Amino acid sequence: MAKIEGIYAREILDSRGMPTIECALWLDTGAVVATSVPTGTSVGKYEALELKDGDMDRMLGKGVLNAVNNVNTVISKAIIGMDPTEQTKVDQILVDLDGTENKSKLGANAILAASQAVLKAGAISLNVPLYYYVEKKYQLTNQLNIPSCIYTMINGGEHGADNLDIQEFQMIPASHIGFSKSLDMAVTLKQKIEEILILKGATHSTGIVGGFTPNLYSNTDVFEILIETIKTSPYTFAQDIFFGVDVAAEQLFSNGKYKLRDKSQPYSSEELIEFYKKIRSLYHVFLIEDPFQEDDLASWAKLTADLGETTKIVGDSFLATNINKIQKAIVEKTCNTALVKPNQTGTISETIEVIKAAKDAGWQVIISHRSGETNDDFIADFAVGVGADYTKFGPPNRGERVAKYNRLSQIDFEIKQSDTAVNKINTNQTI
Ligand code: 2PG
Ligand code: MG
Repeated sequence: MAKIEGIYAREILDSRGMPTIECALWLDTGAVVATSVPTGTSVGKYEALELKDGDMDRMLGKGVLNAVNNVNTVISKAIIGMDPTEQTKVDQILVDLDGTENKSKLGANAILAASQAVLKAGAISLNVPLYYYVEKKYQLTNQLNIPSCIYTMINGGEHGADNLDIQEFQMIPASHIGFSKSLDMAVTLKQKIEEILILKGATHSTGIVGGFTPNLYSNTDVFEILIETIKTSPYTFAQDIFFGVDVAAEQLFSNGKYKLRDKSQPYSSEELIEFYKKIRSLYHVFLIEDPFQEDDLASWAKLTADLGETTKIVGDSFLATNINKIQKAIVEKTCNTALVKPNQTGTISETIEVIKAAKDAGWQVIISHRSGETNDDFIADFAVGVGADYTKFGPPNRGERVAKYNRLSQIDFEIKQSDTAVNKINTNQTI
């Protein structure tokens, strides 16, 4: 049985050039793992707290040196000597050390860095790939599969360039399409979208997760452009490929209404429900994430009742990967799909608990990146290991997003080839 010999964190920059935490952990066997935690831009109000220094003389107050110090002192002291496969025990210690509802004492960033490092170390101590370790340890699925991919091709809102209100316009290949074909479609369509945007003179750049940020009059114009793009490709709209949106509506909400440029006056909740019904039927938008702000419960319930049969109503900021929130949402039927981000809660064990609750309720699960990412591909292994239905890792663009797709591709290869290491693992080994 291996033991944790040391853990050391430091401040690094994420894909937006903002501070986050990288953490190395080593075992008495000599094995070393490294991991880093992502950060969000459109952060929901019920998420666990990412501890920032607030020192305005440094990195605009966004430094994470205090959180780093928490890993290197109090966390390190508490977990050195422990068996890295005892994830539940380690996570409980981290939760107890913090002692707050929202991880505001040590910081969810500090806690997750340690929790994630321990998970990676557990896998390495048993000499198995991380995705395999997660699958066997938590048994949330009985088959290793690559989840279907949600590709965010166009960005607006907080991720865009002040041109569109909806944060993400997603292209989603049909679920029966295997991973490599789906990636081929995404790469092809991304190039074609760019050609069409150039042709139309819709000046564009890319947003913070790598999707295009075109200048268009309205949000619904995006669907027209995406449909036009698909027509120039070998694929058939609403057969091979569908649409989804992450509205991140909490960012559009003020004075009881939602502001979208598709209408001159802000939308009431009822009007917004009608808008969603319209895009559902006109543009085959079968996934709607964060359609309302977190506390607009009646609207969440109404939309789920009206469209939930055929549409994924996804809770991101709404559920905040929080067990109490998801249990309540299951009972109240306020959505039907869980978007899961480990850093919204802070430990791997709590994240697993949320995924389990979602699956037990018959919901689908999307494992998601954050807008501020690093090159760590941890989340790809995690998504496969927990048997997620979908991943949301952005478009196949920019190093930190592509790292996740390249890892999925490697896992896809490993699980399909009978002569790769993962298929030669002694299955009697206890995990
Ligand atoms: C989201 C995410 C990721 P952020 O809203 O789903 O795309 O954005 O990390 O900024 O919360
Ligand atoms: Mg979201």
